[in-house]
Amino acid sequence: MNIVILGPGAIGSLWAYQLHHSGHQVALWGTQSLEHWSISQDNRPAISYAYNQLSTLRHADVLLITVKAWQVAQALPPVLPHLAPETILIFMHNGMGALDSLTTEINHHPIVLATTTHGAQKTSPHHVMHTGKGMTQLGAYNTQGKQCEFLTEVFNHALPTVSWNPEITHALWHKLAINCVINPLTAIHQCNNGALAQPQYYSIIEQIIHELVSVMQAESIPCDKAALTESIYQVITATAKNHSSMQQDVVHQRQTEIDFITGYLVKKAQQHGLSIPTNLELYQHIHSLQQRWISQ
Ligand code: KPL
Repeated sequence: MNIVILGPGAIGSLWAYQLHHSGHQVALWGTQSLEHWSISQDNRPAISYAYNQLSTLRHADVLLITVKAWQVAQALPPVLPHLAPETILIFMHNGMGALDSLTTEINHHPIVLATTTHGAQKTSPHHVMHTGKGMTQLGAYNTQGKQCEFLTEVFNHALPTVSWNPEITHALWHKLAINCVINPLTAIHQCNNGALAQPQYYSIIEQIIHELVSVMQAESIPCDKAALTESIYQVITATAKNHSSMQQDVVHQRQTEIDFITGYLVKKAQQHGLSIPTNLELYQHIHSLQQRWISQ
């Protein structure tokens, strides 16, 4: 297949490398003024990819969008006019709600949403490390997207395991819940994920989850509080030594994904007339941190 990756950050570079090795014609699209970009993964040799070449967009069977949620609305519109209407769009990022402002512009394409638990880290602009084996779930966003289940095999061959989830929104909410707990707390307290298993965090984590469950229930997302709590603590333990993406964004004074993580939860709570004070406070706290370096 002809696959273009929009946003070759850590996860985008990992998929670019793996999909190339699985026999696909992979090209990249990013913000540099270059025609080629090379990527090496772990201790394997570098691959050179076509970069920002319009012909690759015109012939793309799939556009895999791996920019962060807050970058989607800026990064996608310039490439849309160059795509064929049948090009499949796959969105893979933390958080929810990034497509809401774009639906009318993109809805004629088959659209697939993805969530992954693979760990990837860029050690330089041209080198990516696969830091943790995970799994990926795909599912349809619109009616045409429902015809794209065959992608499961394509992606599973490149980087297992990949499964098709007919209720992808449930999986996205589950990942959102994990991010609502781990990301703001680790960013505010500047700690690794594992630190959140300490007793001093029990009560705030319990409150965050309590509020999450109320919003998920209002959204008709099946969720059991005990099971959700257990799976959040499992991620805290499994990624104990890692620093969350938001912790790293705050350290490097970059824009965070808060609007599409806790911000999405706050928006949904408001729509249902629910009060979620703990999450609202975390949302405002991260915003005030961001404000410090934006106003510098
Ligand atoms: O998705 C993550 C992130 O850092 O954004 C978790 C699961 C919290 C792992 O660090």
